[in-house]
Amino acid sequence: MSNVRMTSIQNWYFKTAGANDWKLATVPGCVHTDLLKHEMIPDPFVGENELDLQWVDKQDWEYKTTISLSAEWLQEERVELIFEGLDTYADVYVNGEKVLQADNMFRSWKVDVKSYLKIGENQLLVYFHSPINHDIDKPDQLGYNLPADNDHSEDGGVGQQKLSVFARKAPYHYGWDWGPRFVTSGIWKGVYLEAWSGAKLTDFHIQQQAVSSEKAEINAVLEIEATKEIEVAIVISDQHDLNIKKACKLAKGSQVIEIPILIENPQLWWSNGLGKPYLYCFQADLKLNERIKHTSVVKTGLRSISLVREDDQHGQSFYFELNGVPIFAKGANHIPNDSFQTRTTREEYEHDIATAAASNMNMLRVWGGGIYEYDMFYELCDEYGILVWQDFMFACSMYPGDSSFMNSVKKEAIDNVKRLRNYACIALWCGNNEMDAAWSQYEEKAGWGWKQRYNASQRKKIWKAYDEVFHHLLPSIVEEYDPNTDYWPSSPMRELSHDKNQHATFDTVEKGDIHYWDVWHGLKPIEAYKEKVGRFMSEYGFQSFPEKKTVLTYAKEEELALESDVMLHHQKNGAGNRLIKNYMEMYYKKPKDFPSFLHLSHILQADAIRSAVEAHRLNMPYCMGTLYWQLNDCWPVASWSSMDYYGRWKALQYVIKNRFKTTALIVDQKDDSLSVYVVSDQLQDQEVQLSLHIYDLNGQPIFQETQAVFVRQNTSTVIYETDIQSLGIAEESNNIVLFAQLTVNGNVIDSVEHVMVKPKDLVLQDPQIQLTYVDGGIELESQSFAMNVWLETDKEGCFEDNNFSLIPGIKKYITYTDSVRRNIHFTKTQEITNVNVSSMYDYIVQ
Ligand code: BMA
Repeated sequence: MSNVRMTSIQNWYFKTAGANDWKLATVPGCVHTDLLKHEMIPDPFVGENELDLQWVDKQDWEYKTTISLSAEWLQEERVELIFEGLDTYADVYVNGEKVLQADNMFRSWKVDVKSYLKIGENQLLVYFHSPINHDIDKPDQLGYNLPADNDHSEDGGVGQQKLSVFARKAPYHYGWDWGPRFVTSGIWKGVYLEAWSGAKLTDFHIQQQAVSSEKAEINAVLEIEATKEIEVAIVISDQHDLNIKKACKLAKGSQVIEIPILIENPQLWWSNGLGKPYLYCFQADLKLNERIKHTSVVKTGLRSISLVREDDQHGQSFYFELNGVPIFAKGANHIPNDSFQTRTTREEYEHDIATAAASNMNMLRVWGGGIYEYDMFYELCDEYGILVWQDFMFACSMYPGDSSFMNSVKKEAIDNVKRLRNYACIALWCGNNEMDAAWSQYEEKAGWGWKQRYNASQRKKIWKAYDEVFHHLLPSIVEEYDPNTDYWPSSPMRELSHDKNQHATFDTVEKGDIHYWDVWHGLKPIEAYKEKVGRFMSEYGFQSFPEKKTVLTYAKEEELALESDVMLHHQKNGAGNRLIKNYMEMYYKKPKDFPSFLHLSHILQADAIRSAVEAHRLNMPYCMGTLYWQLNDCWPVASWSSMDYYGRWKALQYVIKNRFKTTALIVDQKDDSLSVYVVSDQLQDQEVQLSLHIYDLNGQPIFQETQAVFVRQNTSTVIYETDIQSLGIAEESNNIVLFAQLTVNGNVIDSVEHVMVKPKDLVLQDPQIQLTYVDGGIELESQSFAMNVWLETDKEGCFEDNNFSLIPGIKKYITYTDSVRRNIHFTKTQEITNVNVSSMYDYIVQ
């Protein structure tokens, strides 16, 4: 018996169903990107092209290839055709015979096709049904439309028919409040042919039962498929000295074999900032007569992770404990990197995750309106120490509950839990995004006004389907297939109480997780972030435009105006542009032109989210997590992202990097009172020096004080409190800046500049910033206080810091890297020239 043979199926062609002109296709890929490659459609992201391309999802499409097989292949007992992902309604034919009918983008498919194959050329055809035509009658069959607020059905030319809820397909493909509507079809993941005889490993799970620094108790759980009774040996090894051998008698069919492993003094996996994310490489060999027949490898970190929800004096905790340590989760929500997610490269994924790590994050939430991410996403999270809050793919909608839908969801959940459970980064499985709060079953007046649209029996039916999926089906699958990881039914939610205490609102901050949108959607002033701090802030956000260079990829110079059709088209949140403008007027002087307006929107966004992040961190351990909405974009657009579609860091990304430091100084001003906090995520106590200075905006010292401070590990402490009156500076508050610095043995750990009034009330002078190129970096100095200093080059890359302030007399040295992928700590610097520097003074009308 030979080893398992495997070949990736390539050389695909595609065409509109019924036509004859086959064209070369890219697999994995999708119809839209194939059409683009052949210049059969214009760039979907430019101008308003989105609207002209809605015909693509009304067509059926065919993909075909030939597979050439030698006799050896067909001598094997099984020849399996494996699709890792088909998007979405697809019939698969081998030599003209239908072998598979797929209907769920998130599942993988495996069929034994041996009896359909022959030696030599074999025809493989995948017929994709239009997802729109396939589902168009479903609302009528159901008798009503299900809620799906982000489904841009009208843009898609199907009126009010919200079809996204019927297809197990990425919800964001149907449009979102930051995304266009491109309802794709295609072979979106790998396709393989595998041939084997006798026995094969079909799954290898490293189940971590109990992990501590003394020992890791693991269960290696192997699924093996055998074509007959057969005696084999299984050997489990790692890159160290692990070597366990077990002889097994296999029965015909599929079976599970468990092998306990004990590793003494394991090297633990730590999240970014707390230690090394050490990875073990476990290998399982299936041996027959001393020869390796099949091998499976699992690379993972050893750690214990749990969500701790315990009653306390405030309500109930909500935090993650990693290796016995309560951790403050710092991070963001992650959406798919592209409307056509198949074209995102590994380099782009790595830029994403490396950006998170370089920004001192330790957690990302894979949000439920996108995709269960590709394996490379989780591999990178494992490597960079980024924990993952993993939603199942359900968001902001209610879904049907018929048996075929339920069955499909069940299979999808099993596939994805099994695929992802080996990654060390997986911290939590969460049922859905915002559905519990939006429907609000037990509180008539709360929610998004959905349930009021239905009669009593419809309401009952819709909630029954919800209850079945999120309170029974999904938790039971997590319990069965990944019992060591916690499950949370919906984000946000207070607790699963089956009464009105279940639903999270902006006011229920004492329990559960919170999506706080009263700033932005609720139009509250930015200061409200300080008032509404919950136990775990899993969403809150503030929009900005992308930078001018990015805007010019979709708009022409003459379209650069807030209300131009193209700018409005690239703003999917109806009120968005007006909100940016209104908030800007509240806090800043008038921008002097449109490019300044674009950049001021970055500053506004960065200042807003900074307020939120600081309020969340200084309220530790009451609050133990802050994940802002949103890290990235799926196309160039005005959105809540901190990094645009091209991976360009907005000012917010730099502010996050700065404010998520492991030890951070936070100045908190409430009216007249001023408090300075040190927040430490470090696992050791520290003796530090605090120095406080107040300068006027010309750099003249007004006040100075230093003190030694003891900073306890993993907590937030007020280290200085005063009121502005007692400092004798109240009169000049529009002309001064507070500079606080923390040092250990002369090394600066953190420093912050704090102005006491709104930016629009400051009396700024031309700072005349001087920039000098030194030692591979740049040195900056200003003549008067410079706010929101912004560095730019014509190269793509990131500065060590940006959007910072300069106080006259205090020089700043900044390095730059052309790739955070290789350099998250900015240790090596690249030579740069042509750096352009500007600051707030340059953007506003004086
Ligand atoms: C949250 C998210 C998304 C949305 C964002 C901005 O509710 O879950 O659905 O894009 O707000 O509105």
